[in-house]
Amino acid sequence: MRKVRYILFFIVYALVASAQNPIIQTVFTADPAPMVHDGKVYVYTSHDEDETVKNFFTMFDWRCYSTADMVNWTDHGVIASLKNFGWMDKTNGAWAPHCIERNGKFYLYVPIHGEGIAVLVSDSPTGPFIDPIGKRLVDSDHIWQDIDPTVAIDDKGQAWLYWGNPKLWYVRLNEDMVSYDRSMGQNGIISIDMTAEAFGFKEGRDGKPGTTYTEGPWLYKRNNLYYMAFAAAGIPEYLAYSTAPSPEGPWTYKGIIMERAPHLAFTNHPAIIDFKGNSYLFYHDQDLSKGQGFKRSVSVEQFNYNADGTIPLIIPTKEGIKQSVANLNPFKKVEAETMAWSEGVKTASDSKTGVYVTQIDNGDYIKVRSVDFDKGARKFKASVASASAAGQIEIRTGSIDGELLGVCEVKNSDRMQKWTAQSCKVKKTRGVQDLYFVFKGGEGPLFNFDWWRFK
Ligand code: FUB
Repeated sequence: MRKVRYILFFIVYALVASAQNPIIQTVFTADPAPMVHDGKVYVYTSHDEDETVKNFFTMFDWRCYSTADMVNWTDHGVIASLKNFGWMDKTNGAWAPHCIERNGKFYLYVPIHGEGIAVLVSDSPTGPFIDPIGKRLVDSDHIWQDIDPTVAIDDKGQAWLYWGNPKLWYVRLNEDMVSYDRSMGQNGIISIDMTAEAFGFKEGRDGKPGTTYTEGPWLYKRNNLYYMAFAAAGIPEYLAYSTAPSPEGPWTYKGIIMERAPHLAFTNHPAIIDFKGNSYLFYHDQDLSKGQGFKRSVSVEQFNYNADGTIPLIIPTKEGIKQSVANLNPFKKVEAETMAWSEGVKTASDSKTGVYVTQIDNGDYIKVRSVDFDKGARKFKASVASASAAGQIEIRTGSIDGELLGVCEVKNSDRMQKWTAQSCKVKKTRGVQDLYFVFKGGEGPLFNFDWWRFK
């Protein structure tokens, strides 16, 4: 019996130790929208609050995370919220976003549940974003169905904005990306024919023939073919897709991308990108909240297209991305909120420091994958702040109880926002390693942690 318990403990330990999904553990994230820009992937997410109100989606703002290696994600915090829109007074309903770059500007398309689709613009992928038009973007008579925008720019420079639940509509965005051509369809809005050939057959709630398309469209082009991935046959939803020879269709249903599974939520939401030669499917699950459908988390899987361009059935895993596509340089300043995995900690931000790691308690840890120590490091430096008896950062490789490279003492600096640089010597380590910061100290929050580097 004892032996069985030991084996079970090691299986669970090994699974947690190799877990990479969900990709964010500090907060609940949903509705991923990745954007490849300048050697990085930026993932824009909606954000399920820790406290669900009235047993419904409780969502006030949008967040952004970036990575250069697909395994370590840097938290850029809240990049926009419902407060960005002075023309409406909704305090809940910050649903699935989409961001795209054009001519050096970043356009964030967001649905405000019950208010329709709006747009924000910024000079940087991580904001600050401002409202350029002071009103909703999509001027429709079905604003409650106007959710989940997805935007793609074709080779001729035409930008297409698709959206909708349980129907699909699109507009041709003008070059300014904040208005659209109103000469076609209904005041510019074109309604897609929802046929079984286009989106798969499903009987409607009224018993009439319908389609599997539900929501969460994701439009992109690959090898002269347009793909529309979507959440299907809700609820619970699975992920499916259709393809078309042009961004305007005609769409042909191609099948399921990800089946329903017990640890997936009653909603799902696909996004597909290619990055550094690999293909990735982003989606969300309810693993972190242990089954609460209004507290979801973004996950990602790598996959290979079939030779004919079709998408294989993708299995959601706890392991996620096995191989990083780049190593992390520890000799440059690394934001402490860059993590492959963490337990216990949270992030916060202020206008002076930006995002930092907080709520660090005894035993919490951060894992950073694929850190390239090259010929070795001798010294570790961290920017930290503490108003308590503080504690230590144990610097380890391989696992939370792996080889101890050094211990950085964090001293009281009077205030949790008074940052000091603290250093320690480390045992020389070489090559590419997974790095662990294991936090030690007494009771209660120990310190805040802003950045680190090795010398
Ligand atoms: O997150 C709120 C809504 O749930 C999204 O808009 C849908 O796609 C579904 O994920």
